[in-house]
Amino acid sequence: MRTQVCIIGGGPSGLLLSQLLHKRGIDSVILERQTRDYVLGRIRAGVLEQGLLRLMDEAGVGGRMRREGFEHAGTLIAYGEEMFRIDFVEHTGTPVMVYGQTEVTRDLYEAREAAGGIIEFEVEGVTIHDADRDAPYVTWRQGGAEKRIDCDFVAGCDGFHGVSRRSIPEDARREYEKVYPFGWLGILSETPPVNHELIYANSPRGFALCSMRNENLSRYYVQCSAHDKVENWSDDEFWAELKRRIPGHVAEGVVTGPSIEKSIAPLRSFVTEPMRWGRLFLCGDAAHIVPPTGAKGLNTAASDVHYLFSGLTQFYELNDAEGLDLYSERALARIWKAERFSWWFSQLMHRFEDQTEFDRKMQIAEMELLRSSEAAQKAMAENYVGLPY
Ligand code: RFL
Ligand code: PHB
Repeated sequence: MRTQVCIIGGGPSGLLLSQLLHKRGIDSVILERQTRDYVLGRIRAGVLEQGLLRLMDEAGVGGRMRREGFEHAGTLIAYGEEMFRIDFVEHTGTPVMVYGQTEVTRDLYEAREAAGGIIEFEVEGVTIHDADRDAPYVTWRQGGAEKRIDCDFVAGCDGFHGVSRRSIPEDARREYEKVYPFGWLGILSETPPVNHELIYANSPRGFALCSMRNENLSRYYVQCSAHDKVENWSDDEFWAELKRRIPGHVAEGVVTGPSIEKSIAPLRSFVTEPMRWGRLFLCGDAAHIVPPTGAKGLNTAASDVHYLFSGLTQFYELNDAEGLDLYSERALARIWKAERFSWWFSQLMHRFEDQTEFDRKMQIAEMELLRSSEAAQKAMAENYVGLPY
């Protein structure tokens, strides 16, 4: 088998890149370790920036998102019984879109299938060969058979635990990491959301987030111990804890119901540099992770896809490698700013076990600044809706 771009990972990054390339007549093949249903069963991001919306439109898959997604013009920040709103549209002229990653991924799968795109599922033992030479190839096992594909480029879109980043020799990359001493316990429930905009809450018992997917599908999170287990939390215990962490008048309005999904996500900040090694390009979670507080994970994956897609089209259409040569630098410049924002917002909103009285006072002062300063709100809004690319 031969293709122009071999894409490892059929998550949102890999699918979006493949569909964008297809629109420009560039051929790709996706190798995905899991089944389609498994990928679609992962409940993840919910907030999309304008940059991702534009890419979805350009890929020809923005229709359902534009019809069924919800524009949010602002967000609420609660601390203790206090609550204030940051208006994104007033400060930046731009809203965000609430439309689940599951739906983004479903729309992309359907478009790839309709266009006859090749996605190999349940691949095992993916190995990248000769990425530092002119003729790379990728091998894998599938249904007991050994397979091989030759290509011009490899796009490593295989997430944090994928094989692509580890294929770059250790002495050719540098990793930066911060692991937070807690996780997020999240539930999805078929109940109306407590509010029409998201509520991020800092309470003495820890962080909580009230989010949603649609009018009858709510997504809630509470900060939990990094060692906690989903089995330790009944639905009733979850709802009771959520209500203790949000202002009383909001808690009164929470409609509870059985959870249809419950999971714990660890919190991590991580970046690997550079994001390119020869003909291998890392994209999305394969290269960087943010804590979910800033809702930036999927959105940073999208900006990587944008830079890589424009580098590949420049290469194939103009025979010019400049965009590919600048890929890592351009992508990382935006990534580090999203890392900073996600780290800052996480520091502001969570309870840290080792927090001193002084640290707590700093957190309160920072929160007061954000509540009262137009400039601070504008900076938050600019970052939340997404820096330009
Ligand atoms: P993914 O989604 O992890 O997809 C990678 C794919 O690669 C496959 N794979 C392999 N395939 C072949 N061979 C191998 N060796 C492979 N190893 C792995 C995997 O099966 C998978 O299908 O990475 P991608 O495409 O870069 O997308 C990144 C996003 O999924 C991620 O950044 C976001 O979900 C993060 N995130 C959020 N991002 C936002 O922008 N807004 C949000 O509101 C938001 N909320 C969240 C989040 C992530 C969360 N969790 C669970 C970590 C909320 C949560 C709770
Ligand atoms: C979500 O709805 O899953 C969500 C929303 C905002 C975040 C993180 C997750 O910051």
